[in-house]
Amino acid sequence: MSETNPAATAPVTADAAPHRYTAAMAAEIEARWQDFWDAEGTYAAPNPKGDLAGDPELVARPKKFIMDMFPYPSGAGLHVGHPLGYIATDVFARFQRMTGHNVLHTLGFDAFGLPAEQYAVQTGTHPRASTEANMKNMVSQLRRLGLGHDKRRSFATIDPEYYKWTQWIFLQIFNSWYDDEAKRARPISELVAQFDSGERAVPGGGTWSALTEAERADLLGEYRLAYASDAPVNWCPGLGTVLANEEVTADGRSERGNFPVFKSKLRQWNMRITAYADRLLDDLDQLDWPEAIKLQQRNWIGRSEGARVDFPVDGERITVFTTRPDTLFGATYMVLAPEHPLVEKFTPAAWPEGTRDAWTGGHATPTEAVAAYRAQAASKSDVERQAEAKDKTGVFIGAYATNPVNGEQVPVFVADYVLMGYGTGAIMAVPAGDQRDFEFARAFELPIRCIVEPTDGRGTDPSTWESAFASYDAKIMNSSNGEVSLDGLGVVEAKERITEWLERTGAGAGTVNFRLRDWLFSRQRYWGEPFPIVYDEDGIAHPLPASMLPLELPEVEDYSPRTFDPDDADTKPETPLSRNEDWVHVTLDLGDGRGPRRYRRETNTMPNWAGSCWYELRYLDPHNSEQLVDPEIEQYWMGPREGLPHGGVDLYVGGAEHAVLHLLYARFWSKVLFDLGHVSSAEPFHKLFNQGMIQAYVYRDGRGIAVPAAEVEERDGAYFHGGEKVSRLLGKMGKSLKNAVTPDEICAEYGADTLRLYEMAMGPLDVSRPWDTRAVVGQFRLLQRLWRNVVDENTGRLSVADVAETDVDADTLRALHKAIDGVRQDLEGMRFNTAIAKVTELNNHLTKVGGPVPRPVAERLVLLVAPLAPHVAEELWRKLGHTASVVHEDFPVADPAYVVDETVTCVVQIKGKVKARLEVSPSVSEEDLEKAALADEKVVAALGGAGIRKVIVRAPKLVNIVPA
Ligand code: ANZ
Repeated sequence: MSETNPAATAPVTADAAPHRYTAAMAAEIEARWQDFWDAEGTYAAPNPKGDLAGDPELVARPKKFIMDMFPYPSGAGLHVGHPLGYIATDVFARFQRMTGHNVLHTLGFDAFGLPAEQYAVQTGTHPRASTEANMKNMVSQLRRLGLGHDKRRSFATIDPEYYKWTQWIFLQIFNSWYDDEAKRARPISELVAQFDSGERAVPGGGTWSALTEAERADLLGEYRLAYASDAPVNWCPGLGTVLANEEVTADGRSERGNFPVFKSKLRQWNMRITAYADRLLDDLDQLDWPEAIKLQQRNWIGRSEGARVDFPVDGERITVFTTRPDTLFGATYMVLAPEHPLVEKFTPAAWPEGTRDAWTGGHATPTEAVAAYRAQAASKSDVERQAEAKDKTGVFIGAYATNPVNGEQVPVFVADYVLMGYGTGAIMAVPAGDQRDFEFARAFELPIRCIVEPTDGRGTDPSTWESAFASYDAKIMNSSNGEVSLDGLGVVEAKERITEWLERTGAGAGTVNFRLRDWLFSRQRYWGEPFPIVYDEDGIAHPLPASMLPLELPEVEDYSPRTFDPDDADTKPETPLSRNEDWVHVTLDLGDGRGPRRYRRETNTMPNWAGSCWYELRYLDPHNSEQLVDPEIEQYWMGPREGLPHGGVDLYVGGAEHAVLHLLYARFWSKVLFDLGHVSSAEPFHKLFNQGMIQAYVYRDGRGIAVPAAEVEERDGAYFHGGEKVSRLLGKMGKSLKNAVTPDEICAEYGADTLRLYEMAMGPLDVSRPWDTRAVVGQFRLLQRLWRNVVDENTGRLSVADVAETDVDADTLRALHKAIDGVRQDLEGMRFNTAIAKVTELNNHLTKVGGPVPRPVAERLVLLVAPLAPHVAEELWRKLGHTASVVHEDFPVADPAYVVDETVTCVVQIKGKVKARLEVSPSVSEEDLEKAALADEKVVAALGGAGIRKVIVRAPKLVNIVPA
């Protein structure tokens, strides 16, 4: 598949031009300019103060902070798909520099993560050693591409100087609570002060000072934004770790490894992201993000408006969450999630009189029935439990609740289609309106009451229905008591009216529920940030003082968490850090007045999302040892400004696969830091752009096994590998599919400028595109022509004509200014492919005109190319006699006089006779042309008020009018 390119690789023969642009020349030019840029610090973006302060003239410019989603330093290195986004941001950043901006563009590494740990488990190599070797390799691969990064600002999340601040942020989150009234996070000390002064009542009565230390810790744990809890978590014995909801697939298995995941009660750290649900949702409106990503975040947060309703049971009550309180009159039974804490309390010893056989599951007592059902439900994932098509299972718990709206006694069931983790873990079941309830009611012989008038002609007798009737455009019926009537109302009004009634009578209240859950923040791994938390002898968690950060990872013998039989739900995690006794058990003086004491360290580590939750901030002030980021510097690069009320990075480019996890977590941390006054930006990323994927053909043999793409030959539209016919399909690029092409190969064959051009020319940036090595040469030829338009290939000397712009022919000036105008707009709009097309057009025009290119044209051509192919542009700029780098030159501006469209003459006929001529744009629309023709004076005169039967328009050249 790889076609060698004679122009690029053939040795220079006697008759070949000695100064032609070849791969060898590109390699020499590129290496030389890369060294120059490094030595000169060409891409250093100055801060207004601090150790990176610099050129006040640059600092005074408008700024642009441009960022890529930073890479994980994988051992496989980069293939040509990886740098697509990096090249795009580099082109954009270079354009911004040339249009008067102080541009911050750099790249670090997201370097904690599982692959290095697994590699360590297999080989015994310390994860740090393999990770650093991988980073070194990637740094050199990336350097070869000529990316204009401010290298002074790069770091890896595994640097103790970096994770010191990740730990510091954890402490800020731990030491704060969310004030629902003020709608922001506040220091926990302010909550303590409220409890202490009595301004806020201590739950359960009593005073703060009367609480024991453990009671205080428990109480504050209910408020802290980072808190430990025994909540049920996703435990994956096969991996030996717990997982976040986001890491569990729709089939309830681990995203990585595809092992079963069980709900298990474990003490784990959580982040109270749910406190921010409203703000995370509302602030999306302000962001310049793809709609699809915003929608995914909205769905993930999942805001539902409805009501809480209390159903009394023996002096207690079951509270349900419903989005349809208007259907309350149709609630004929209730369901508790099997894990619901009230199940035990309400389950009597014996079946009450009149219990139907269908409800008991064949068990002698309710206690037995419930226990058996709970055991069965525990082995299923949430998704399995919720599956639409699944048979509805459940069991009566032997108790009845009172429907508050009509006093009816309704039976209470446990059933696994109700989840503990959503709403209140209990529902009122309305079989007429909810399909799951309908199926359950049919299976358990429960009444179905029609409370919404069907609009589809099925009638109001539910015994004849095949499904529930769900519609927001129907009228409520059968829904009144002495106090309130919903009959005849539409759903929206009925919801309002019943909510009023619920609130008036104290039976319930309007409420908002979110699908979003708190973020499980503990992992049973080695290769992550240690928690800056220690436990005292009573098990109370204490934060380390900031002076003890970074808390560095200890050395351990064995990097793997203990894994178990993947199907054994009863196992418990055992973390690698717990094996280093000397590290775990310590005597510390935490500076809290308690003096030195024995403590036990937290032995979980943070999830690998932690480091990427705030890295944009550290780029700003990477060496600051006193602060996370200096506020003035943060304000300068990220602060709110006109049109960006929340501030944030100006452009963030990365893959759409990070729609929810990373972007939601980073937004959350950003908001906490904002609330606590550490940053002025309440959003991390103002504009988000998702680049497409570079795809590649995958060739498979008869057994379906991928064969090396480079060894496949094409014959008459069929593909062969070693004589055997193989199939071809477009897929991902990667080592496992044996179709990876590395940037190193392409750079060796053509140079980095050609690779950059090719990747940018492949199509619009947000669209996925197939890689085609054979097509790369096209961009190489463009650079060869560009070179030839400026340099004499035989002498290597400049070959431009030193003339004034006024002496340049009009056609060339028009071609030049149109190119300038178009390229400028395209680069600003990140349409790099069309920008390249316009450069190509201008370059071809110059080749066609022949003769030495006029200097004013050549100079601007080089400037146009500079963001896209920076090395060759630097070289030509130097040849043109300039001593400064092209990087900070002004991007050319088009002279509007040359940009206006040429016109064409349009003939207007009436009944086939020419009556008028119009000068119009060649791209005029048929509609506009018709309007212009009918408005023309001569045409109006010729028609003499006659009506029109028909107008035939052939834009841009002809309009024929047929009068009535
Ligand atoms: C009565 C009702 C009648 C409902 C009706 C729906 C239709 P969303 O929109 O996703 O928020 N529900 C509440 N908590 C649940 C839980 N823990 N597990 C399973 N289902 C639960 O869904 C809210 C609706 O889902 C609630 O409104 C409740 O059923 C159900 F015609 O209440 B509804």
